[in-house]
Amino acid sequence: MFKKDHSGVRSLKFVIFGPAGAGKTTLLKLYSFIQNHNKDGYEEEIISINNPLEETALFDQNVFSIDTTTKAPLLNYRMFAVAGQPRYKEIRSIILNGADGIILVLDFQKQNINLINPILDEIKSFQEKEYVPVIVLLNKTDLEFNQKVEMQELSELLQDSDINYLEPLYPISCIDAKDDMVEMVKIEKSMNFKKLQSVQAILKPIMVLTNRVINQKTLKF
Ligand SMILES: Nc1nc2c(ncn2[C@@H]2O[C@H](COP(=O)(O)OP(=O)(O)OP(=O)(O)O)[C@@H](O)[C@H]2O)c(=O)[nH]1
Ligand SMILES: [Mg+2]
Repeated sequence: MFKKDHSGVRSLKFVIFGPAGAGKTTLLKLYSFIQNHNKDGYEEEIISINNPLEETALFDQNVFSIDTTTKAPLLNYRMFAVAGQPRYKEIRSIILNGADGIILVLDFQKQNINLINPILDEIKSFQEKEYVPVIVLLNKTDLEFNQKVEMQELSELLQDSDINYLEPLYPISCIDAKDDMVEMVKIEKSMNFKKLQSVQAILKPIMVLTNRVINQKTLKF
């Protein structure tokens, strides 16, 4: 069943999940930037509860709609980004409740790989209770990123974890997307962000996940 918001528009809850520092908050801000820029000016504000180190301590949240494919109806996204530090595990499991889809953000850099396994375990135990589709984004590809090697390594890690996730993995760079958008506004005075490849890269997985969730919900009727 779809939940509806106060104005009767159907809404989906998507949770941006992943280890500390992977770029979850940054990604949510970008989605907000794309949305709000369509209205009036630069705005990437989201609701965030941080600790004094400026790491997410509870969650970040925003509600927005992104034009979905022509086939899909207008939807509002209730988007949450969890706190990725190990000590916030309990809070993460609360935020996951009622999720329609999970956007798993990973940082491919070697020193961060050992942070990923506990996060995958959390997703696995959630999926054991209820099946929720997961889409995987590999962030920070502006850094030295060897697509073939890093994707292969992370694919193996994901397969070993036994979580259910949608193939393929999506390489993204939040930093590139933001820079491109800011430059477009400054130079072209345009907000046609969807033209930008870096922005397409961060929107595509939402569309894929949305279609999967809609198909799943429709099949249940
Ligand atoms: N180079 C690079 N850095 C990025 C990118 N995305 C995010 N970062 C940086 O990574 C750091 C952590 O980003 P956050 O968005 O706070 O990470 P998070 O996943 O929300 O972390 P927690 O809230 O602690 O779980 C920040 O310094 C970001 O600027 C990217 O695409 N490329
Ligand atoms: Mg955060």
